[in-house]
Amino acid sequence: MKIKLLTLLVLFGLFSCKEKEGQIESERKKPNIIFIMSDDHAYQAISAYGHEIGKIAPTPNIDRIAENGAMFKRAYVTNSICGPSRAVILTGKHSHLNGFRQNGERFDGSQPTLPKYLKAMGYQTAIVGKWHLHDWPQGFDHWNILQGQGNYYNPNFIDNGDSITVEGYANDIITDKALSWLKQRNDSAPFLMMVQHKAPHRNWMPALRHANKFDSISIPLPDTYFSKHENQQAALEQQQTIYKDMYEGHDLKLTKAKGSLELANNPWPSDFERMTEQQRAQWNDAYKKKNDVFHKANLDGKELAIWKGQRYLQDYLATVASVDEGVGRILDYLEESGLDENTIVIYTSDQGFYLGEKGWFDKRFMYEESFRTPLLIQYPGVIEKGKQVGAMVQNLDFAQTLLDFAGGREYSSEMQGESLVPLLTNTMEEEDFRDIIYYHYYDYPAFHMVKKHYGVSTKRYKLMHFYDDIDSWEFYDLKEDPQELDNKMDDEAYLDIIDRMKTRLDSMQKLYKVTEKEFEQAPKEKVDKAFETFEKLRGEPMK
Ligand code: SGN
Ligand code: CA
Repeated sequence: MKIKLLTLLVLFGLFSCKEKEGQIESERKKPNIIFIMSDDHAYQAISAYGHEIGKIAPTPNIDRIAENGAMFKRAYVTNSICGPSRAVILTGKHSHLNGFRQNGERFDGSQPTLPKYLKAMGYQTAIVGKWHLHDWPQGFDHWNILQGQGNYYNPNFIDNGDSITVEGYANDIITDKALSWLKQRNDSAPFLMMVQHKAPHRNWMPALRHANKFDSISIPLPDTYFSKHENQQAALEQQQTIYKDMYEGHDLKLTKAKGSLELANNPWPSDFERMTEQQRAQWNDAYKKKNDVFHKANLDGKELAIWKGQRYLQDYLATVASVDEGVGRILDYLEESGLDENTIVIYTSDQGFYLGEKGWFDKRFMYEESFRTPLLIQYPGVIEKGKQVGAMVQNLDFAQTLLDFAGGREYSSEMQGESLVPLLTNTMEEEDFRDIIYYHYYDYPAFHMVKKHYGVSTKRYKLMHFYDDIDSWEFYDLKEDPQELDNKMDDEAYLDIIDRMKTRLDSMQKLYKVTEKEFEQAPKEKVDKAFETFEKLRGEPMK
């Protein structure tokens, strides 16, 4: 690691400017940290990333973080699913070491975590919003979390132990709670505040003020929308195809027939039933007309599949709008109060998401859209404005990075990531950062039936092995085939590089201490039962 003169200057700059404010030395080095994480927010839907969808549905406030600081173009997760991603972020360790491999497990809260270390360093720590780790948060002075997955309307919160239903829209409530904690905290100590949104998670229910936001826009679907998944067995066997697997009522908000207000297939009615009468009436006003237009059009085949993709994207992007507004309110408060100067603000998601690529919604796969996650970070005076980072970083690195910025690098000795501080402060060349990353997904059988798999990826090549009740390898040359449609596993031209990637995969598994236990197969009865359950939930597709 090359430490350049610039770091010293940056640190000296911080030092001397704070001295003018008369603060004691130990405090002036400690920045506040606001970690904002949404749930399932695809980088394609953040305008700073320059994707076509981001242009149609801009996110001006999230983009402010990229303008004020840095945007990571290649940020990845280690395991593309909610609970596991959160556990990696808290611990700086891969799923097999922090013990939380798949959703529904219980996080062992007694282990060391980022908030515990920061607390030991004198930080006040708080978390509001989605937690989803099935145990009460530890290491936080204040916590006010969504119960389970959380609901968009009138969600239940667990407020330091008490369950309370709060009337309103989840993202707005979470932002209100974050701001009220910020305003009443003890301002003599630095703080870590984690703000974790519900949106844009399934079932994509927009705030009432956004329910018609994208109605008049025909959002383009990716050219891989009708993929055939040739030579990709796991992709063939998933259940997350928009036009096959979405529930017409619950997901697409379709009614049973023209003129009706009754929702079509809606296996979890509580998302709608928990709305107040007034909310439901406004909701019906917003959706009835567009649903009636749909029924009148009497679509089928490809046209119906395209319609479904567009309704999905309209709703998804409308839920993103409220996240963006929430980010704006927090940034405004920081600027108005002057807190912005010594506060690191991070925006990320627990993983990426499919916006119709390969025909899909959801995540889980090691293909780029779900493997990648957005990552933007501002720290005025330390990270230069408008910086773009191309190095391959992971959510595994977040805890170490924040400890490093807070002056607690010694706490990260057991962690498995790398601090991003040298990349962010221009004291390391990107080529000197890691050139390969490891991925491992375990959540099978589960929603969407994506097979267990692991793999490694460099900027150019990706090798994956799908296992459990299949045994299937895939290899992609991302430069030639960025959409990962052409599995080159059996292509002679790639034999050498595949061999080398296999060797690197072995050494990564040794390095990260992956054990035999990580390759266990799920009992067949459990898999059969899951198929049955999902078939029942799916019901008869609407014609
Ligand atoms: C819910 C969703 C699934 C989703 C999982 C995991 N169904 O079960 O589509 O994959 O969460 O998401 S829902 O219709 O009930 O929302 S995660 O973000 O928590 O990992
Ligand atoms: Ca998620």
